[in-house]
Amino acid sequence: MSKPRVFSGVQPSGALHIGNYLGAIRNWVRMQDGNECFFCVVDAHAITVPQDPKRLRALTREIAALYIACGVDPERTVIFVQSHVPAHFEMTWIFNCITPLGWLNRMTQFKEKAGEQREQVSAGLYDYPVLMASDILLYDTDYVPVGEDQIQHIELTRDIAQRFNYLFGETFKLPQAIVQRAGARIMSLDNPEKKMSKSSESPMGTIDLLDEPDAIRQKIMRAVTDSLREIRFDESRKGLYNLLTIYELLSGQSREEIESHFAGRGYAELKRELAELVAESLRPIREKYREIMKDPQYIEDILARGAEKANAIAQQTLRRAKERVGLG
Ligand code: ATP
Ligand code: LTN
Repeated sequence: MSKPRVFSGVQPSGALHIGNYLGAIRNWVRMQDGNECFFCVVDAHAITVPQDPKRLRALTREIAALYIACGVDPERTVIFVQSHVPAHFEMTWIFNCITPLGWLNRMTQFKEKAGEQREQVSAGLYDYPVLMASDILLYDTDYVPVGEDQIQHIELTRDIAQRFNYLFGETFKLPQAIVQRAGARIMSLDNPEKKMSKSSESPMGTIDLLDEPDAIRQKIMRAVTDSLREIRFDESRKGLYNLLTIYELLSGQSREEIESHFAGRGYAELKRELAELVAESLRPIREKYREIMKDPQYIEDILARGAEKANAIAQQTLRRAKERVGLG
């Protein structure tokens, strides 16, 4: 019996932050047991908005190194760069031709990202979910571990697979999203109404995985909370809830334990303890990352091996799809 397949990816659109880690990558690491995993750096998704070419190429390697520093094991798991596997682009064109515009018009991430600029943003940004469907479907993926914001895209992926199967005969497997409830949506520290995001302009809102302890302390001490006193998990108190969630996920303690630990104590103490916890939790990741980056060839080799394995599978699926459609 072959193991279930898992596929996920992150855009090299900025430094990875603890939202990416707690919402996504930490779950990837766990899923390596018992599954065959593919973790991709989705550089073609990143260029749906303008990127500096040099920075993009460097960030692509940085993110791959961070996957490994976080515990993704290149011996067991395929780590690769999306643009190294041309089948993703070809597959996207075919899916474009069976995806109704009405489906794309419903995508909330596009609406959020395009905002007022609807007439100026690229066609690529609009088509982003179709490229994502190609990523997933090319590998006959069973499970897609993601943060909450991506559920709609996975649903669209299933719709595209089903439509293709209906039009051309059974070809694609329907994938399932895996969303860990806790950590699925870590909020920005300086604006708890918004999710923590790589591409946000304000550095005070995000804790990057490579932030030094001093930066971590500074950002957490200044995090926006409310003027109430009692420290407890209350979703309506967004800033506090976010800090407590991060604490919960990194400490492994239960909510009751955390609430009783902080009973009668103030926000400053919570923030101080949280800052130490975050700094300590990220230390091994930072150290391993530095170690890896001492030898740039190491990452190049892993990505080359990953591309080879990914290409072999993706090519086969693409060939199957082209045949069904009558291309070639
Ligand atoms: P960008 O700002 O460029 O959109 P991002 O920070 O939202 O980037 P992505 O590359 O879009 O990150 O997402 C990578 C993974 O991390 C996805 O699975 C996504 O759901 C998850 N993720 C992103 N932000 C958060 C967050 N704040 N909390 C939890 N998970 C998150
Ligand atoms: N859109 C995703 C990144 C992504 C992805 C994927 C995630 C691109 N392709 C395939 C899972 C599976 C995001 O997290 N913003």
